[in-house]
Amino acid sequence: MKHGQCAIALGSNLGDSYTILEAALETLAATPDIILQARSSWYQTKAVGPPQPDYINGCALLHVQKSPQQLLEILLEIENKFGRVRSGRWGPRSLDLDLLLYDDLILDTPTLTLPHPHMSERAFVLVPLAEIAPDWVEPVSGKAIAELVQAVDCSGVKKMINNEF
Ligand code: PH2
Ligand code: MG
Ligand code: MG
Repeated sequence: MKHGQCAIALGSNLGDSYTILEAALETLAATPDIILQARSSWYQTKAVGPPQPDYINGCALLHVQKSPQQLLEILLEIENKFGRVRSGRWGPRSLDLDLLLYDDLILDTPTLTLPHPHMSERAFVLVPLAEIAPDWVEPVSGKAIAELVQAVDCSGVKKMINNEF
């Protein structure tokens, strides 16, 4: 069976974000053929894009016995389970689960692009990811996450201390 090492990004800025994100990780960890290997701290982050409330963001590493497409479908199911209502591109959301990296795969299909096309420019992705996978080389740039995070402005990304939003 196909298997691989994956990195995902989690985000929420609608509803009880902290509880939703924790429950999403629990759901993933309880999914057959998915092992939750590592999780980052949560970060309070300034929204990128249209004006909207701050996000809570974090990242996780998974070992999966699923194809990238199968994993994507599971992530979408979990988003729906937690009441994701799509309010337009880059709008507020109760749960966003993005597949960032799957091994060193480079893929461009109508439903899935790997690595995630915006990951290298987003501090809200790179800061938590650098916590758990600093040496993972993003295959398009050929640069490690620890190197990519140094190239972005991290001023809008604050580690959460008491899990308050
Ligand atoms: N997600 C977006 C758009 N803007 N900003 C922050 N800080 N965090 C996000 O997760 C985020 C965003 C679209 O997915
Ligand atoms: Mg996203
Ligand atoms: Mg998404």
